[in-house]
Amino acid sequence: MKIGWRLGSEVPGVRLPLPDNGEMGTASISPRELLRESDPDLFAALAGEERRQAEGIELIPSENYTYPEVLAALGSVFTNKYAEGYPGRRYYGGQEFTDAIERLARSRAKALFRCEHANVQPLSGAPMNAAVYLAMLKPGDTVMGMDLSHGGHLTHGAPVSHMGRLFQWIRYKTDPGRRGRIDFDVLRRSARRHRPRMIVCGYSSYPRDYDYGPFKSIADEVGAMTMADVSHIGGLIAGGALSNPVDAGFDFVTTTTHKTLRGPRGGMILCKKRFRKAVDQSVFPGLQGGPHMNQVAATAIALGRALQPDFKEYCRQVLVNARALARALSAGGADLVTGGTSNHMMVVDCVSSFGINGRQAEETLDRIAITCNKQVIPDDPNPPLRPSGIRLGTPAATTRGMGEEEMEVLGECILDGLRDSGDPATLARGRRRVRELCAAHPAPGIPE
Ligand code: DSN
Repeated sequence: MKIGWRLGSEVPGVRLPLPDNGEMGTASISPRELLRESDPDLFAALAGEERRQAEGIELIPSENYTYPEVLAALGSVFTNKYAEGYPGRRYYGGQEFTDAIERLARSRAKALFRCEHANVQPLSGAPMNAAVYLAMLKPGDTVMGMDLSHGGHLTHGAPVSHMGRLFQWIRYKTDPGRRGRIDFDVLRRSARRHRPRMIVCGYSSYPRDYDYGPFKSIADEVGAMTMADVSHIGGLIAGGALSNPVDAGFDFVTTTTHKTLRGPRGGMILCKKRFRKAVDQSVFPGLQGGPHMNQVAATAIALGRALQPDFKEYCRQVLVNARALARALSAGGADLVTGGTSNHMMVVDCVSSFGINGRQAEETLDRIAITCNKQVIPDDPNPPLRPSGIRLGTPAATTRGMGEEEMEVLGECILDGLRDSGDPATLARGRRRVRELCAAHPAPGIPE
């Protein structure tokens, strides 16, 4: 029987069907080499992306280099397996090992975050948050979330998202008079007036840590549930570098697994035991079908790594590096939203600092092999594809082993590039310096 697979020459380790009769043979080449032969176009893109990640500096705060073991698990046979349901209660047979990895992932998540229940099946951040809302709220219910331009996320009630339309969102903002901090008196008054069913705190472009206590106290006063979306800082919380909303008594904590946690793309919902049934049913069968068990396996691996002592050191260094980069940029005249950072990221107002918009800044930094993303700033007068700012963060550069010294060099490269974005010589110098930094700090998990 021909099944359309090609077989490379003999190498131990990989068994593939023979081309002519479909019997199993042993391939002589690694899966990677097989890909090079079988789909050169795809392979060229993969190799290009590997080079880009190795030869440039990643400063998008939500990105990181995951562990080689995570990449192995993502490309493992767990991708072949359907596992609808939960450990011990699945709708398909053959679950001995899938049950084992999901139990491992859940118990590691509970240990790391000190929570009562963990659901590790959400495919990513948006379905993870939707699963909580749909578990606990009815359409039309009132929810409070942070305004997108002030640092909130699309799934915290932005009008363009389905969740934004399904519920009645009250969007709170940061206060420019308090250097971009939240005015909790204003928030309390708003909560008293609108009586939300749930208060969401969480951010994707807010460069400060949250003070969970006031959120919880306001929610308790008005009888609202509390949810913290800590996707950006899940790793930093797990590593003890930032405070944990579970300790503040939050009902739900959601986090993606691929940012500071350095795992695969995915999401987790952590909650109190009394919400377990509602959350689990909301994820499956409410919102999703079969979980991606290769992702669950990879999540278990990343959580296992986050339990190791050196992960704490990594988290501490992410924050030290962010402060160093923010200092270097501020000293060179960059205008940072809130005046600096208390977490892993910073937002630079490029219009007021350099007279260019965020898109121009992003494109300029791309030319010196520094990757960042354009970013709206609070109440940005400019549109999202040409916003006023850029967002920078240190998780990925820290994974490469860079420290404060390298942050200072990066700060200089960024400042030079953005001040002189039209000068080819400046950009060439910046690119050279970035190449040197990369050569001295190889990107983990990327083939030479
Ligand atoms: N897209 C992510 C970020 O970059 O912050 C959040 O989902």
